[in-house]
Amino acid sequence: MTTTTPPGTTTAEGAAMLRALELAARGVRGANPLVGAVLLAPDGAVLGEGYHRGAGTPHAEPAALADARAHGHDPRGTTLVVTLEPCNHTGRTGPCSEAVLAAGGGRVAYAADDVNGPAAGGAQPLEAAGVQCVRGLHAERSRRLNERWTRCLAEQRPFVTLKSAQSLDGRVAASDGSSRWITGDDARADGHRIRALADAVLVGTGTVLADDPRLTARPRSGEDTGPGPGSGPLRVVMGHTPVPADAAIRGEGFLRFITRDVTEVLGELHGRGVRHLLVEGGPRIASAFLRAGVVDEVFSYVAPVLLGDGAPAFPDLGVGTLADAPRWELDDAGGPAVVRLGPDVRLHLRPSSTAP
Ligand code: AOF
Ligand code: ZN
Repeated sequence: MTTTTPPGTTTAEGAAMLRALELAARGVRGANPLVGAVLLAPDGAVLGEGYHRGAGTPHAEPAALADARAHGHDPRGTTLVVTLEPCNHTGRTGPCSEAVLAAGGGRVAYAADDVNGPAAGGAQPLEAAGVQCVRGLHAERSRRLNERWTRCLAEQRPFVTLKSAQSLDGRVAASDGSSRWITGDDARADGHRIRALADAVLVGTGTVLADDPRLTARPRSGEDTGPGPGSGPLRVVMGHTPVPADAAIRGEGFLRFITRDVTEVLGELHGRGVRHLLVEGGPRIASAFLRAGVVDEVFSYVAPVLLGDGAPAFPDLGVGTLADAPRWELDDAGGPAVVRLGPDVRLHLRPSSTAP
């Protein structure tokens, strides 16, 4: 078992690690773990802080180094306190081990090991170059922060975000099927912003037929950031019903899976390099992902409108009794867990850590 404060770490490093964990939790969940970093002078003074803001953005270590430099501090001979072992690979960004070496860092205290094979092992080149590395400081807290991300790695599937927009009584349409729009402009613009963070966006064939969505990431200006690789998330449809030849979702960056098997689709997407999937419904697809236990976070937009007998957001969860009901908890990562958007509310949730 890893001790919370391994021998050889200082009080200043312990305090800095708690701060780094706090910073990490500000990051955006998805393809990458939440990571925070604090740069300390040899006397324990804080020189810079940083955190990882999501896949494609700088890692926590270069962010903390840049912050220190921006404040006129020289990073040579400093101690970097970081919640994850510095990476040792070039992914969407460069290796943090090299960034620390290039900055002339003297010591690194990190919490948890990186369990992502290709990125792991940054401590080795650092130590080989004479940078002292101490591991395990508040490791358990760092691991807990990235529990679901770690599970995705183990299961070799993308991190799954589920987005739902529903009425106060949990419906996604009125009884005649009308559903445009339940939530207001602000909530829908926010939904597009979340879309832009994912590698792929998925809906069922039922949604394609009912709504004919484009699934591109459109900010409120109406400008598309898609379609196609590099310019927006892949657009994915799963289900058996044929997708019409003139469906708006078609085009470059469109993928079709003729199956209802969630695990199969996740495996295929992972094989194509998708590390963060946004599931946008409809209700049957959302329920299938929830039932499979693969939803890692939920953004739920709730509009204060009552729809009565319309279609429920999650119709088929197989919950027979309250004791079996999956519980979720509010999640402040990436911003407040509860946000007002015009007349609506957005809840950000993660599976409860006390779930059965
Ligand atoms: C770090 N610091 O802040 C994070 C790390 O594609 P990339 O370049 O963003 O690399 C992603 C991988 O790097 C990710 O899967 C994880 O192993 C590690 N994340 N590492 O040193 C950070 N976010
Ligand atoms: Zn890194």
